[in-house]
Amino acid sequence: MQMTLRWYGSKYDTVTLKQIRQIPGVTGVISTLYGAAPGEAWKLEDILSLKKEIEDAGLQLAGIESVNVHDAIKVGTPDREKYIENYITTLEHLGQAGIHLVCYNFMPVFDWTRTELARMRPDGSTVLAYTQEAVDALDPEKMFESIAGDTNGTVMPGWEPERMARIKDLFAMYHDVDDEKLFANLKYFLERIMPVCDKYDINMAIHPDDPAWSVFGLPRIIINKDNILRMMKMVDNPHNGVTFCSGSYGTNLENDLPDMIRSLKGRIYFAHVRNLKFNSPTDFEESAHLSSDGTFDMYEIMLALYDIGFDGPIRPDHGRMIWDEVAMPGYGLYDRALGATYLNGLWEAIEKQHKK
Ligand code: DNO
Repeated sequence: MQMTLRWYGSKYDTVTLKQIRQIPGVTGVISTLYGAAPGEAWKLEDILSLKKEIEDAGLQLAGIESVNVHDAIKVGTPDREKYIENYITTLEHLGQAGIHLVCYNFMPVFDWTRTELARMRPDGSTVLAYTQEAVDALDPEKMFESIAGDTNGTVMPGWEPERMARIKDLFAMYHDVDDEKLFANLKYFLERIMPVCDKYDINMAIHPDDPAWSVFGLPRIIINKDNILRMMKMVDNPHNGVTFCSGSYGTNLENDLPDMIRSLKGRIYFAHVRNLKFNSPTDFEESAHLSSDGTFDMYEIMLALYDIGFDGPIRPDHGRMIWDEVAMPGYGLYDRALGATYLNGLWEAIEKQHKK
């Protein structure tokens, strides 16, 4: 595996490439063109300049998170063709730039959802948290407003204010989209893009829905083993693959994470590894990566990745806000660096144990 960190680009991130380079064992970053709106075709020159900036800092651009999928494609409106064409152009340009991993999601309206961005833990750190009770009490159109005050002045991907300003229209677009329709639209999209992925050897790695259940009555399909295996089968091409995110699939305690990893052998191209601490099945917070700080056995998760021969990029996922850092919630430097170091430690131990 290759240890990486997500990086939002010099215009948007509080963390620098120089800092990332100094985290032991981190050799790459995962990034995107943050200025690009979903549905736009990316220019080759913009991709090349992002890549160059990263390489000049001594790191590798290990993959893109995300090339966002326009809502017209998810809903299946007639103008989806135009947006699929643009997506194909973007993939062509990524392929020409030598990039072979694309993370994306197929979540309607909201990307990942949290009800608090700065819940205080007993040690004084703050973390992202979710309670179903808070969601149930909230008008979906007010979702963004309810967390906007805690973004530390950053723009969180998937929660861009311009997008949130259109929230009413977005909900209206999805009014007759159910799980089956969403599956069908995902299949259509994948079938259209697989030829270009085959041509340039680009692995598409779908990110799970987070939390892994329906919120505000919207359909959500990438939530458990059955659905993800259904998706792998419905477009049975090795370039149709998965981002295994422990913190997203893990929101549903019925998901057996190591078992899911093993059943996806050969199709996991990217891993997001983090821990959650559950206070009840519908109240969880994003703890430190360490097993003892949360609910998941992180050793078992890393072991399962090792067992399936996972060799793609991995990244510590959201970190706590510690040591007075002010950064995008979940994406500060310090706790993610601790996470990377911890995951590297687990991996080294597993590797040595197996090589004995
Ligand atoms: C949250 C992220 C997600 C992820 C997208 C992928 O922090 O893991 O926003 O990047 O869902 O498209």
